[in-house]
Amino acid sequence: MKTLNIYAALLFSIFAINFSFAQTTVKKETLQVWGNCGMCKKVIEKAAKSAGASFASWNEDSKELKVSYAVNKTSAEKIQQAVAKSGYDTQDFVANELAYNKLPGCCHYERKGITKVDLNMGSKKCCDNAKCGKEADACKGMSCCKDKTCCKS
Ligand SMILES: [Cu+2]
Repeated sequence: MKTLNIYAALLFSIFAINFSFAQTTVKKETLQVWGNCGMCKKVIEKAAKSAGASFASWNEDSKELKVSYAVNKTSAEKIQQAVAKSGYDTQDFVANELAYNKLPGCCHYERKGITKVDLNMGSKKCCDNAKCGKEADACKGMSCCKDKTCCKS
């Protein structure tokens, strides 16, 4: 009986180790990405995968990009940067203007909440940063904060 207990404990610990390992390495996330059609879907998913996502699926109705990625390989930030670079606005990054302009007409989606000062290539939307304007240097290096066009005083 005692050996059985030891085996059970051993088996359990192996499962626990595997489980925690899997939990820390692969992350699933849903990111907001603006776009229009099936062509956008291809470009967005390709960009996400090029940035290291093992799974990427964008839904044109919900504008949601579901991704899975290994945390030691990439991050939600890197994936969004790649998507923004290909011409699509994401929840945290603004699309590259040149890439956006090069998109086919059908793909020229309506851009959400983008002001002229945000249109620096791939810049983070600092105005959405909760710390923006409240803490000194919180938005250092973010051009729209530098010229105080978006910060609440
Ligand atoms: Cu499109």
